Amino acid sequence: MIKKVLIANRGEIALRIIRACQELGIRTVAIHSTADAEALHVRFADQAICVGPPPSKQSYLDVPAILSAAEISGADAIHPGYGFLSENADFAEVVQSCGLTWIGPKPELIRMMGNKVRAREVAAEAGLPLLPGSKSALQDAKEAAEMAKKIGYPVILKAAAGGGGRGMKIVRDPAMIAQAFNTASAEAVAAFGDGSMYIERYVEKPRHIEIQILADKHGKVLHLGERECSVQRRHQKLVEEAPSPAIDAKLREKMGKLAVEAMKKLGYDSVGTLEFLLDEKGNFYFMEMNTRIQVEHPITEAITGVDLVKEQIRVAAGEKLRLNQKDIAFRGHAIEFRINAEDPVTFAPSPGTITGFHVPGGFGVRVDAAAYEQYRVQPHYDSLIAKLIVYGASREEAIARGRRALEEMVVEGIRTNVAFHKKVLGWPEFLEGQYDTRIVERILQGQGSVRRGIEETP
Ligand code: MV4
Repeated sequence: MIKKVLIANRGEIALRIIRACQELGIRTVAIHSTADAEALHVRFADQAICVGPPPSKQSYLDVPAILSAAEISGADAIHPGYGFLSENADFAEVVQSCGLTWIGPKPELIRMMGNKVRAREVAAEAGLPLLPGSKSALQDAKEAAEMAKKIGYPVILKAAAGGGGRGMKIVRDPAMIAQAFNTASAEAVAAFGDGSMYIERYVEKPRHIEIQILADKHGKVLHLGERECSVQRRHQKLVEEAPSPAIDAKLREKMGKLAVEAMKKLGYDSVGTLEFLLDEKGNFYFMEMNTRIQVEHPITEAITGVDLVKEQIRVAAGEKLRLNQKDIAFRGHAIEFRINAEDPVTFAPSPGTITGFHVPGGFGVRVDAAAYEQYRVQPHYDSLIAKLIVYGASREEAIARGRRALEEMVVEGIRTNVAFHKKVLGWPEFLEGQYDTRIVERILQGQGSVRRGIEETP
C-alpha cells in the first residue's frame, strides 16, 4: 500500500484527499504557495512544503518544485486533485518515471481523452453513441462546409484541444461556416497551440449528464450512476444533482452498461467521468471524458455510499475493487451547491477576508470547505470557497433541506452566490426537474443581469 501521499493541489479538494488518506492510515504531504501558508490543507496535512510564490504557474503548476517536494518528504505517491496538473499526461508520466505512484489513470489514457478528436474516435470504436460529425480532425474550411452540409445545420465546431466548453462555435447559416472554421481554428492555435477542429450536429436544448466510472488495475470496471450538471453559467457548473430527474432506472442501466463496456475495452484503471448530452427526446451522445476526480463527486458518494477518493487511492495502489456492480445501489437524492466568492450580479471574483463564517449542519448536510472565519480568499486561485451537499430520501426532501441549509449558511466580508442558489430552489422548472443547460440564463434574465450564451463566448 501507499505510505505517504503528496497532494499537488489546494483548497477543499486537498482537504478531501487528506481526510481520505487519514482514514486509510496514509501519511500526507501538503504543498502550498506563499499565499497559502495559513490554509487548512497546510494545517491538516502531516507535513507541508512551500513550493513557490502565489501565481499557480510558479507553485501548484511548477513540476520540478513539486517533484522536489515529493523527494524531500519521501512521499511515494502523488494525488493531483482536480484542475492544476490533474489531466496533464506529461506530469503523470514524469511522476511514474520518478518511481512514484500516480493516483489517476494511465498517462496514455489521459493523453487520449485530452484530445477530443481522438476521444471521439476511441469512444465510437468502444461502442458509445456519438452525434453525427467528423471521424477525424477537419483538414480545412472546405471540408468543414462539406461535413456541415451532410450533417445538416445547425452544427458546432469544437477544438480538439479544447473541452469543457472552450474553443466552440455554433454555426446556423451555411454562408458562415468557412469563416467560422478559420476564426475558431486560429483561436484554438492561440489558446491551446493546436488548431485542430472537429464538427458535430448541434443539439439545441441539451441536458448535461455524466456517468461516474470506478475501475481497478485488474480489469474490473463499475459505474456509479449519473450526475445532472445542467445548471451551469459559461461552462462553470453551479448546482449538480444525482440522480438526474431526466433519467429512469432503465436508461441509467443502459448508459452505465455502455460506459462500463467502453472503459473495459480501453483498459481504464481509475475514477473517471463520461460526459453525455441528453436531447429533448431522451437520446444520449458521448461528448468527452474527464480522467480525474471531479468537484461534484460528493453527490455520487451520497447516493451510493461509496467513498470515491478512498477507492481512487486504493485502486492506484493496485488493490482489487471489493465492490461489484450489484453492490452499487442508488438511494435517495443529493444536490450540490458550489459556493463561490463572486459578485452575484457581475460574477466577477470577490476576493478578500471572510469576517464571518458559519456552515450549515444537521441531518443530510455535508459541507466541504477550505474557508473559515478570517480566511483570506486569494485573487490568484478559483473562487470556490465551499461545497454544500444536501441529501434526502427524495428529491423533494433534498430540495427542502437545501433551502434550510442555505438559510443557515453565513459568509460575511465578501460577496457570494448563496442568494443565486436560493433562487434556483425557487425556480419552477428546477422544482419540476424540467430544465436544460440554459436554465441559468433564464434565471438571470429574471433579475436583469448581463446575458451571454455560448455564441458570444470567446
Ligand atoms: C454541444 C452542445 C450542443 N451540441 N455539442 C459544452 C461543454 C462541452 N463539454 C460540450 N458542450 C456542448 N456541446 C453539441 N453537438 C452544447 C454544449 C453546451 C453545454 C453542454 C453541457 C453543459 C452546458 C452547456 C452549455 C452550453 C453548451
